[in-house]
Amino acid sequence: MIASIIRLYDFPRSICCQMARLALAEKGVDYARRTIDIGKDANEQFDAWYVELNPKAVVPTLAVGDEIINDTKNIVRRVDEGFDGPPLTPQDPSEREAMTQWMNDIMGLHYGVLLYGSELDDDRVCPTIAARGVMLADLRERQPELKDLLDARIAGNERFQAVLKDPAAVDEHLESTHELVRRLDTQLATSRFVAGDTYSLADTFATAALARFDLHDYDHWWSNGSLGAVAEYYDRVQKRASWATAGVVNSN
Ligand SMILES: N[C@@H](CCC(=O)N[C@@H](CS)C(=O)NCC(=O)O)C(=O)O
Repeated sequence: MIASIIRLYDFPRSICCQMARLALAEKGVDYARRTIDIGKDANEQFDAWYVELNPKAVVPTLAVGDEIINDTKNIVRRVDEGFDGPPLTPQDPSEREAMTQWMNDIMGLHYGVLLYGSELDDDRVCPTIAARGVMLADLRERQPELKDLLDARIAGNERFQAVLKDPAAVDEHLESTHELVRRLDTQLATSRFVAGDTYSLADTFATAALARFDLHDYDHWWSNGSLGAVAEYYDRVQKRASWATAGVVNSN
């Protein structure tokens, strides 16, 4: 039997792609990578051929032969279920439920606020987000076939700018993020990993998220001695082979 070609369409610094790459690394899957440059000068995610693969025009996308999988949660589950290697889903039903809950909670955070909250001008406008609005409007003119997708993106971009304009909304998102890290600490004080004593898909999410908080200088949440279990865990996941193999980014 000819083995299916496995290809991850991804972008090195994307947090979702880091989650997918961690799952692939932990399972020991051999795969090819195709970079989709989502940077502001390339916007390759909107290229027609890629939108055919991923109708939401986001990374990552996983291809296993002819099967195309979108959305990080689906991708990591497909990787866990479809390949040899250590199981990344706990046997115990309550741990499995906890894993799903942590993945939802970690994915539900507003990562853009962490990145752009410190890049506001005197009117609390983020120039990068404003420029993105112009780029999206321009793309909508040039690619009318993507009208619905781009209308949704433009609306999302405007909602994001409105959040950034509102200091209370920014604080609320930061507090939710900090609260999740405190909850992780409570959990990790009683179990070695996020959903129990074995590494699971929830750890691929937590690792990439902690790296992202670190990248944006929120590591003081746990490096000042207050959240010791998270500090110890973060140190430990960085020593796993998957951290380097997956190219997790925590510094500029
Ligand atoms: N729910 C999607 C979200 C993916 C997502 O937002 N990816 C970001 C990078 S982390 C992206 O492709 N951004 C490009 C853009 O927004 O245009 C998933 O989990 O796959």
